[in-house]
Amino acid sequence: MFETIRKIGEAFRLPGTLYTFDIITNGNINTTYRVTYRDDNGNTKAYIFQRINTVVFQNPVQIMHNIDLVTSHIREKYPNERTLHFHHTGDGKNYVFDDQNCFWRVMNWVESITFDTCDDLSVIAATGEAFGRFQNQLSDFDGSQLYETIPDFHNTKKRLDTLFEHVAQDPCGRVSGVMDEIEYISSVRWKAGELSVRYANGEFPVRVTHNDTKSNNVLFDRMTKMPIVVIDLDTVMPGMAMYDFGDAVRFIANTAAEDEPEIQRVYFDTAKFRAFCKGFIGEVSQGLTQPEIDSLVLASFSITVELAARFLDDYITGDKYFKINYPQHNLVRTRCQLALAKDIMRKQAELEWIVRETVKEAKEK
Ligand code: GN1
Ligand code: MG
Repeated sequence: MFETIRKIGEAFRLPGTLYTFDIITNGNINTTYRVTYRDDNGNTKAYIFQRINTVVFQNPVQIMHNIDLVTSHIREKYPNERTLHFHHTGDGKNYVFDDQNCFWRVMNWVESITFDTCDDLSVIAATGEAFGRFQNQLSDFDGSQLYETIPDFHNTKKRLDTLFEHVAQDPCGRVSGVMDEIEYISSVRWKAGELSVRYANGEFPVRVTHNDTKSNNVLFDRMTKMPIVVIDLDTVMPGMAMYDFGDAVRFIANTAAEDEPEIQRVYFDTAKFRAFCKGFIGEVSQGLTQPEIDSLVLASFSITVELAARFLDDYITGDKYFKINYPQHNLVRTRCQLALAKDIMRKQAELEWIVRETVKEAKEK
C-alpha cells in the first residue's frame, strides 16, 4: 500500500516526503486514508486520499465533474463558505488511476470532529442548519448540468421492486431466513414508495440534493462545535428536498447506531427529531412548498424502509455493495432500520405536530 500511496502523492505533486498513512473506517462504500507528508524542517501536513468504489460509482470522472460544478457554484455565490478542494495532477486532472486501474482523489485534511451519534441537541440543530443551508445554496443551481451518478438512487419504489425481484430469484439461498423482514417491507411497500411515485409524476419540485445526509458528513470545529463544511458530495444530484431531511433524521434521531444488533435499543428520538427540524426548517422553510413540508415525516419513514431494503437486497444477493465487517452485517443493518421505521410510524402524529410547530415558529421569526 505504501508504494501505491507514494505514487499517488507524486502524481498530485504533494510537497515533502510520505510520512504516515492510516485508514479511516467511516463510510460503507469508498476507502479513505489520512496521509501525512513531512518537509525538510520536520513540519507535517495531512491529506485525505480516497479510492472510489467503481462497482458502485461506475463513472467516477462524472462524480468529480459534478463536485467541481457544485463547489464552484457555492464558492462564487458564497465566498465566505468553506467548500471542498481537490488537488490536481500535473496534467490538470483532479483524479488519478493507479497501476491496478483504481480511481483516486486527494483533498486537504480539515482538522475537525464528526458525530456518528450525538446527544447534544444544539449540535443536532447545527447539523440541520448545515444541510438546510447546503440545499439553499444550490436552490438556484441548474441540476440538469449534473450527471446522474447512480440512476434512481432514491427511487424508493424501484428499490423495493428490485428487492422483490431478487427475493423471487433467491440467488444465495438466504431468503427463507429473512421472511419476517420481507413480510414487513411488503406490507409497507405502497406507503414507502408513494413519494417517489408522486415525485416522478411531477408533484414535487426537482431540487439539487445531497442524498447522503448522515451527520458524519458534516465536519465540525472541535472547539466551537460549529459546522465547518458539508462533505461527501459524491451523490449530489437532482432529487427530493424532503429525502435529504428524512435521511438525516433517520441517522441522527436513531437512539442507537445504524447497525445496532440489539433491536430493543433502537428508537426514533423525538427530541432529536425536533432539534434537527428546528435547524433544517429554519434554513429552508421559505423555499419549501406545502406538499414538501407535509411530506417530511413520510419521507423519513420512506428512506428508512428504502435503506432497509437496500441492505436486505445486498444480503440476499451476496453482500456485493456495502462493506461488511461480519457475515450477517447487512441483515443486522436491515433489522435495525426496520425497527426504526416502525417507531417512526408509531410516532407519526407526534412528528407531524413537531413539523407544523417548527414551521410556524420559523415563519414568525
Ligand atoms: C453509503 O458510503 P457512505 O457511508 O457515505 C450509501 C448511502 C447509505 C449509507 C448508509 C453511494 O454511504 O446511500 O445511506 O451508506 N452510499 C451509496 O450508511 O450507496
Ligand atoms: Mg456517501
